[in-house]
Amino acid sequence: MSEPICAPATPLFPSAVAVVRVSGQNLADVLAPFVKLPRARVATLRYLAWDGYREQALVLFFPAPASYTGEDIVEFQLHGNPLLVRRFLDHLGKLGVRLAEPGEFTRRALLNGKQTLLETEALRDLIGASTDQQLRQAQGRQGALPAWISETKARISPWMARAEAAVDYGEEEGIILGFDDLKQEMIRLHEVFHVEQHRAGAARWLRDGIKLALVGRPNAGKSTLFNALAGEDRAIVTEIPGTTRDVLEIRTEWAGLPLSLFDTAGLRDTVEPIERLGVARVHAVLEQADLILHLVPATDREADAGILERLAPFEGKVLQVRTMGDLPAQVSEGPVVSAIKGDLVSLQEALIERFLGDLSPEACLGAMATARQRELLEELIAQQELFFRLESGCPPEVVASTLQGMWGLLAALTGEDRAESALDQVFGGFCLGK
Ligand SMILES: Nc1nc2c(ncn2[C@@H]2O[C@H](COP(=O)(O)OP(=O)(O)OP(=O)(O)O)[C@@H](O)[C@H]2O)c(=O)[nH]1
Ligand SMILES: [Mg+2]
Repeated sequence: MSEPICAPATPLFPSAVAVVRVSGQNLADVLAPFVKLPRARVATLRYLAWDGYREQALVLFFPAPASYTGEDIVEFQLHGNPLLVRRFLDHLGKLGVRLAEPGEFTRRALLNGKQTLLETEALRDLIGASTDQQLRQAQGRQGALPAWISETKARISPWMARAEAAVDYGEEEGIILGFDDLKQEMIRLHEVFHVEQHRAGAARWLRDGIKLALVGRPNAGKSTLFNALAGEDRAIVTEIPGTTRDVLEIRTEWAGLPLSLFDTAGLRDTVEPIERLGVARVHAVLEQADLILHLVPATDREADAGILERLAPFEGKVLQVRTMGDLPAQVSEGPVVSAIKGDLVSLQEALIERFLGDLSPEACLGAMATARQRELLEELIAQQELFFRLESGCPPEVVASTLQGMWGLLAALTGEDRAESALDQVFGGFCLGK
């Protein structure tokens, strides 16, 4: 754990500056043969020499415990040459400073109590964010513990103490649990958990993105809508049916939603070999889509029966959308759009309703968005339900253990329980040097 580690904190590309970080205990001693550490937190120029290389580096020293990891940290700002950085890391290796595993700096920060697991996950999301919304959501999950977690802990801890006292001394000292008051408290918390679960359900889509498949008969306007949503001219559009052959994918942010859009070949029975291959590929897209937009031109009386049959197994995640709303319409139930006119309001409303429900992206800030967090929130609610099955006269042991179960799940959520399996799950997605 306390072995000194190092890693490039910036990508290995030619650039103005490359940053290498070292973390460990007593770095002044470890690095003594190489560099004299400057005063704490004062950027200082040092001339470094090793194995025939010479480099001027800006050196920063953050002594423990006031550092990112809670250990000593030394940061070297070198010229941004990848080869130079490698040679520099090799030399640190000779001084006994090994290369860090991905996420190892952050793992140390966590184990030294510098951050909670929730902040660690938010940090991972911040680094990986590719849309404005994802960036805001990740930022919204940094900093102090979410209020509802601190509040829950504050509310249940006196009850835990009381239940345990009732177990230990109840008989002799006449300590009574006060079950009915506890129940009122639990009802209040139940509300809070449900609000959080609701927010988590929406925040999940903002974090993970939404896979949207555009399917329909040839010439239904799939590629035109694809381009309109993507905000760029990616797919070829012609009036010839069967224009799109392959599956096209693009990631974009539309109406505040992070979308992965899939344009597909128009579905029809065809003998044309390339088009047949294209149609065959649509199935895989249907399987992985979060929502399938079945596009039917507003000018069609009804949707193609063969396509409806093909989409039947995916019921529940199919939304029929009428395209070409600028043309004289036969019917107009469900969302109607005109990609050519840029009129996509009804689709926007339908998507927001489906994925965010009554919540705005802002209302999802700070919500439990990762799969790990959502699962624990579910478990917390299930654990609380155990309490609601208890009756007023039940033994205090049972109440104490139910409350402890809830407490344990909160600790798992914030990472205070230090469960290695959760840490591995979280750090699996980290990059080197963080
Ligand atoms: N008036 C009108 N025409 C549209 C609209 N959307 C698409 N079209 C026209 O419909 C034709 C087919 O459009 P595409 O977007 O290529 O249709 P597609 O579903 O991708 O067709 P395939 O790739 O062949 O399956 C083109 O001539 C488009 O200009 C629309 O909203 N209004
Ligand atoms: Mg097309």
